[in-house]
Amino acid sequence: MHNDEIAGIFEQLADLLEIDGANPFRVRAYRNAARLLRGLPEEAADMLARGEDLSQLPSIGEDLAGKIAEIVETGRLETLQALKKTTPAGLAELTRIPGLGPKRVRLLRDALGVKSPAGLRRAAMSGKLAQLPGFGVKTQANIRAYFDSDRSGEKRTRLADAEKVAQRLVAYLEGAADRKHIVVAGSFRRSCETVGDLDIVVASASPQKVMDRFAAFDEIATVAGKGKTRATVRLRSGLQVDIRAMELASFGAACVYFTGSKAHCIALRKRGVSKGLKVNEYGVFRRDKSIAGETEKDVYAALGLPLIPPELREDRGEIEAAEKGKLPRLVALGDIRGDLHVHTKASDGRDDIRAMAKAARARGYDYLAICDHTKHARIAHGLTPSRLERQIDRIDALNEELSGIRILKSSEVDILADGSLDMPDSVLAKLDLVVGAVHFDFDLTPARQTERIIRAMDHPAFSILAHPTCRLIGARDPMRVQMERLMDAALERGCYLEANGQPERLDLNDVYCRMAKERGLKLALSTDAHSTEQLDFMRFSLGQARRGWLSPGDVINTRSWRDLKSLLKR
Ligand code: DGT
Ligand code: CA
Ligand code: CA
Repeated sequence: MHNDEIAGIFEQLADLLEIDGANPFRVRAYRNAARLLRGLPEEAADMLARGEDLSQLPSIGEDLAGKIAEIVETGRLETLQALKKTTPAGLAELTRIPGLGPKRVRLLRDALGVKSPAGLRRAAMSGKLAQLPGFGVKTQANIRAYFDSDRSGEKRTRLADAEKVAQRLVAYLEGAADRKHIVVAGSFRRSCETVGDLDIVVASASPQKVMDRFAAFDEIATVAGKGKTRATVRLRSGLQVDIRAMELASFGAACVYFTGSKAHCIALRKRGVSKGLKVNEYGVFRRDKSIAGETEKDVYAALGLPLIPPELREDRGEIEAAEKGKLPRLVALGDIRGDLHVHTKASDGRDDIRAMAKAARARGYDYLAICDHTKHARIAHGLTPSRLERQIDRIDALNEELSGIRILKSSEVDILADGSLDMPDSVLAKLDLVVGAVHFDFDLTPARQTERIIRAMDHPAFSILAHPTCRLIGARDPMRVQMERLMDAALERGCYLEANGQPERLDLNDVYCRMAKERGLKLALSTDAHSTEQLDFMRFSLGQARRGWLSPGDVINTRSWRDLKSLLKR
């Protein structure tokens, strides 16, 4: 039993309790516990096995510690089982529909008697939905569109959560007899911010053995379908997995097909047709003779194209670019010279400056910017001017002491309601760079929000706008800002926007990364790490940047400190 599975059980319980109208504190306790478990560097099951007391963990009391133990021992939670029996199954299904949290599901039941997706569909079609408080015409239209689309309509899983499952599953499948290659394809491989399900392609001379091993994976809850070369299952965490076993000769073609996107594959097929070729998951065929299929490179070559990186396969112009030899050289981890946004335990991080600096050095970085919160962020233990001044001295001393890494003096300064910065100019002037961020008043009108941020950028010390839309995937909508205006304002003033790699943020996202590139605005790829391990979130920031077609030249932290310093000069 892994932490994310336990977290999934607590989240289900919180959803059902919330629909039921339970005490909000109780609901929040389960959600906090789930969040803690998802971020825990160690398996709770291992800690229990060593006899550790889980109630010592933050946000875990006696009761929750007992429930974790119950889940680890029995694979289930009696409280949840009991609640499931008394809650109509359709209600829980409703929470899987995008845009419908438990609060809204409760309202639907109480106001309209909706108890299932079918009931919701009727309410949307009849127009009753738009009249509910907090729903409106737009939500109704989204829900209608949802029922019109062919996707089975599952709640989507954040990329980082899917990654944990994918890693365990791949490690497990590597034990299958005769397997040659395993690729996690689909939206996961394209680094989409969320995935509907995992699509796994395995090359093997004995597909049956792969299927048999897969079917015995201990995280499987239900098997939706199983054949000789394919299977679909749902895991206990709620995630669905599709698996296909292919012969080696078709492996590349299957990877292309199952990596998608569907739109990209359709465009490839059309291109094939124009050349008298048939393209499918088994290969590229001229009449009935296979001319490619073993590797992805062969498949693209047969279509007269270079290999297109998975992150670009969205039918957003990549095939035309590939044809002209104009695919971008995408930025990669090896290009990154430092991280420009991390926290320490001075504010809400876990580790101290020295530990963060050493961890950055171990990752081959040349520099690392310490950006603790400022005092307005009280719950994050934000720094007062005098605490920041002391931190600046501390960094000077550490820079004398440590070799091989330069610690940059910075701060994640709150952008206040009127656009001023939450730190006096005299202190800002001592920093190497200033990262500005909005942490409250998210719902101003787009024009006012934009002006607030531009006002902050007007400050000559301002360098980088952190997580520009402030969205939390699946939890908080992006703030409404006029993004083109913001980007142009940054360009005019010589400041930059951030692509934040926190798994629930991914902000800017792929579309905005590409928008920045097209306007000539460079971005900072940062992790917003709150612990040494989170420095590895750079891969998620890179995922969105690559989906946004960014090359090393489009990213400021691919530069040496000397060059970065002159880019930061306004
Ligand atoms: P997801 O799971 O919603 O995050 O998105 P994908 O892209 O992983 O989509 P999924 O799992 O439905 O299918 C995986 C890939 O398989 C998809 O990107 C393209 C291919 N595929 C699946 N169904 C079809 C289909 O009906 N037609 C075509 N051309 N390709 C398909
Ligand atoms: Ca998928
Ligand atoms: Ca699928």
